[in-house]
Amino acid sequence: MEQTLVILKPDAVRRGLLGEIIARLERKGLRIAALKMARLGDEILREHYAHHAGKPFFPGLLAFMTSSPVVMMVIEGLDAVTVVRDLCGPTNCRKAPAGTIRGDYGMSQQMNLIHASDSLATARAEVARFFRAEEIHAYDRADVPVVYAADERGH
Ligand code: FUP
Repeated sequence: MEQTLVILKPDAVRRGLLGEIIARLERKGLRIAALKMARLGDEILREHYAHHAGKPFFPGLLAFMTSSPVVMMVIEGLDAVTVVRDLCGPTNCRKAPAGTIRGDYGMSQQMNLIHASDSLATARAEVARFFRAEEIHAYDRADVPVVYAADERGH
């Protein structure tokens, strides 16, 4: 099963949307392998958003991401990277389709509630960036036999 990194951003925390967003991930059938709240520092955010360094919105993005604690999760499931990205919707909440997290809850391109890794390679790097191995837990959801067919479970 794939693992992907999710960050519930300061807007999700400060708007009281953590429960609703986490519930969507759980109801989909995804497994929460790790979960914690922390205030991120500039250093880890500069690493996480290195591909945006130098862009006009970068200082504002750092200020936003450090404006309150965030909730970080490792989410696991079959094809979890793509499945979670699709649940989030496109970056700009105003263009995100209804039914997606960003489409249903947001109005901003920057304050877009949730981060999710965009590829398997990125997911591996991001999980390692934000979580120590002992913070990631192995357990089975009780509903696995009715979430996945038998031949899907080993993947
Ligand atoms: P995503 O993969 O959907 O998280 O989007 P990006 O990696 O393109 O952007 C990362 C974050 O930068 C977004 F979540 C919000 C922020 N951003 C802006 O604030 N302004 C922009 O024009 C583009 C991105």
